[in-house]
Amino acid sequence: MTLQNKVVVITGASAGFGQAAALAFGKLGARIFLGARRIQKLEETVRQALGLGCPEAQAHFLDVTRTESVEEYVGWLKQRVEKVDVLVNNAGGAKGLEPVAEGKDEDWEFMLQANVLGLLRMTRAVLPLMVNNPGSTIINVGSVAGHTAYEGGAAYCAAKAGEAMITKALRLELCGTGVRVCSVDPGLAETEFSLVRFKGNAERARKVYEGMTPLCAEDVAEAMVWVAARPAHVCVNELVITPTDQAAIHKIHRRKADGQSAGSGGRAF
Ligand code: 8X3
Repeated sequence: MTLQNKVVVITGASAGFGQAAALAFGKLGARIFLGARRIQKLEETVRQALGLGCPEAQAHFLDVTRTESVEEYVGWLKQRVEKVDVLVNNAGGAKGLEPVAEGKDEDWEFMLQANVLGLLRMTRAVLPLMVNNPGSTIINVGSVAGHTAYEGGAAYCAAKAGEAMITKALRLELCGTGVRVCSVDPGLAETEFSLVRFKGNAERARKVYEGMTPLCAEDVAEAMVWVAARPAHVCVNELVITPTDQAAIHKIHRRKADGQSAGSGGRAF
């Protein structure tokens, strides 16, 4: 279906997948409504989208970890639109890579608040604008981490496995309404993800993608656009996208600086 003039709401739209999705949907003529905590970055994304021919782009502060913020955001949204065609639940992320024995409460709380409760809150608040709109689409950003656990990833993997289960439960609950629910699950993607996980340690973040070709935000945004543009009777349940260099969560092919293969190994970060 065409995305022209469709209303697309994107959380975590100030960077990474969310920002790339804003530009990808905007470029195809969708009306985009963005939310995130970093309002200046959101406004920059709005400007870029309008420059690409997006017919309408607006942004408002949103912190999905707080119910009041979600409600305030959706109140703002309801003053501007009568229905929502696409909801991209992208806000989330990882903090820390410590084993459980050394885990920090604030990191666990952030990951579960943002990836799990934030997704629930946002969906609950936006659903009334979608259920009378057959063919509308909820796209939840999952991860390969929701399919397979890795060392140091307990809380993040649990959060993304939670996202996968919420996606499945929602699809059951919404069967018959015409609302489609999809999980887009990327593997290693070079965005701010690792910088946030490692709390600003750029060298450590860089090493995650060293010697391999990761996904970029645009790869994932393209998949979101494809999912939303399927005919109304087609629901893409789950889309797992990894870099070609990543065959599994623990099998990543890396090359040395001279281009020679360094072999395939574990995550090593
Ligand atoms: C991010 C992918 O493998 O770093 O969701 O957890 S991974």
